[in-house]
Amino acid sequence: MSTDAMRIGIVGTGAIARTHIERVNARLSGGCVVACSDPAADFGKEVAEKYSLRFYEDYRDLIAASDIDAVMVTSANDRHEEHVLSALANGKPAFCEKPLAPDEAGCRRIVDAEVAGGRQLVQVGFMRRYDPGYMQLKQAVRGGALGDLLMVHSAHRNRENYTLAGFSDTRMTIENSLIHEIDVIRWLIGENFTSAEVRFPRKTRHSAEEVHDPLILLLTTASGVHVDVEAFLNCRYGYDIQCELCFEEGCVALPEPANAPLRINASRTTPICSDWSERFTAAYDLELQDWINATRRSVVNGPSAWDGYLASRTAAAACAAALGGGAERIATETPPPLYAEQSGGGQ
Ligand code: ISE
Repeated sequence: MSTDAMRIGIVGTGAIARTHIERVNARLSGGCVVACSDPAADFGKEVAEKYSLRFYEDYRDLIAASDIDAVMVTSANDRHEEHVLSALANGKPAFCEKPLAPDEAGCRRIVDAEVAGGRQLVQVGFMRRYDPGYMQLKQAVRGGALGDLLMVHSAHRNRENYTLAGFSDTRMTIENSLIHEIDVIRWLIGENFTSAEVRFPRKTRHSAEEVHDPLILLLTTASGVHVDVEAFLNCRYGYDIQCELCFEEGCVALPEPANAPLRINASRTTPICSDWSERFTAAYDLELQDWINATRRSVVNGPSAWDGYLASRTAAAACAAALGGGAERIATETPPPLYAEQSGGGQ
């Protein structure tokens, strides 16, 4: 670690935390994870030992420590709010994995606390904004040569079912997986969503009983853009993310990851990623390097708490639509002045 590296404390030591520790400490520059905390103390201590970190039994002591400059929150979704609020109370910058909080009200409390402090300190882990493929889509939107945007078609396919503590139904699909599409599509098209609706195709036999998989989320914007997002969390064949933007003069689609074609058994195949950590490796690297660089300059450059809040508002409307069966309107809300000038991450 260089002597002036930003000293990071990480709260929550699960799978994503470990990959973040490895990338920050081994591949990125300007920051170093030096301490961790986890409510599962035995497990947290093993992680601390593996990566030579200090372990704190109480996350509040870690966040308040005078030799911790910034905090990464990689705890369970339902603890994010508490951990981010603690960072804000200590005036420390915080990178929080998505979702900022599982519910809209929790995200709003974070926004209110940040606004009350008068300074942006929170970045949300919407890493897709840093994916080189999504950045190409953003360039196409910015370029303007394709005319007005009319439609977006996208798909979010996970190989196999997963369950998260605290979720007993389809909300998990929306709040934990589709939250990525909700954020990245809003960022791409530069418009907020005004309505959400959910359709349920025939259910796959591979889905957990309480989760209706697949589902289709339909979103609209004030200018009339229609967005359809397929969520298929038991697609079986791999981890596959697709996105196509259709304009008046042409369409542009997310490039497939450049996996080497394979010739075997009289066939030519191109491997597909098997999970999100493999698919978005470059995005995670760019995202965390940008967070470190920006935090060292005392600014937030990536997705803000306001972005996290807006994403969870749309997710809440989608969950209500999934339960109620109709379309849910999403009222427009003006961002507090603190977020008016934000650039929003990615390129
Ligand atoms: C997971 O939690 C993620 O954040 C991945 O990016 C997403 O694609 C996956 O569906 C979620 O389970």
